[in-house]
Amino acid sequence: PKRLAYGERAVLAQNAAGKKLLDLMEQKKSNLSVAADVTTSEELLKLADAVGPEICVLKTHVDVLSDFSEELTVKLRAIAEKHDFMIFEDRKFADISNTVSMQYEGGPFKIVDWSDITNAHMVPGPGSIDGTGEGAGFAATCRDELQRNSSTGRVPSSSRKNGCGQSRLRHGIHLHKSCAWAQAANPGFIHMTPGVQTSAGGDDLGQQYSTPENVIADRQRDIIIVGRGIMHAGWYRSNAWESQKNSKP
Ligand code: UP6
Repeated sequence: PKRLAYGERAVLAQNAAGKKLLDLMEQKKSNLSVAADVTTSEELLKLADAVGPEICVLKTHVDVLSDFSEELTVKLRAIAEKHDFMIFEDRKFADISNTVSMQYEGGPFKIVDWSDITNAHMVPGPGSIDGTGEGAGFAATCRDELQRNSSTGRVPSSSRKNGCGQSRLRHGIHLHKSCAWAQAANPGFIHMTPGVQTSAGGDDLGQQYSTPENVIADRQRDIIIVGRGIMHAGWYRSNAWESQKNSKP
């Protein structure tokens, strides 16, 4: 079947964050997310401003910053508005709903105040995020990621069931490399895939890389996430976008 355009899928999105993201991708013609894995606020703001025009989503890990502050989040939001991208704090929560709510709203980071999207492992089951509110833009991170840190090795099929399947119905945005249900394309769900560089390969710690075309055309995902390979943001953006035309369903 012909691949639906991102904009056509916006009406099928499972929540407000998903709809906003699909509309934004269509309008900006970008299915690139950059993983801003830097350790100071200054680097993060500089990077966000530099890649902002190219991306639909900036993915953050604010708990690796040595100098996190509320001021940073205010500045980051201003850059997000300026360049029109969404902020995805890749927090990968993994606890019961009451605890996840406290971690999401409180603590030093107050993620709810400044991020558009965050995510949770499905290890404790779908209930862990169902209590956090529909507007939250919660994404499900497949439980197999936690078991094997999403890198090498095969996923036991039993781990693909349970939480993932149920929670995706409610939350609609997924960060994963290898969940089986990605192939059963439901146009209301958004699949974001990390581990992307210009050529296949890996790092010294087990990370495995695919190319944008492999992720978007062959594996039918929606958004590539590029971290350490971001030096060539323009190349990744055009390659991922053009790969829609070469879809091999
Ligand atoms: N990430 C993965 N694999 C997963 C889930 N998340 O790599 O299964 C995240 C990492 C990092 C980014 O936490 O922020 O995606 C990948 O960065 P890289 O391109 O520099 O390897």
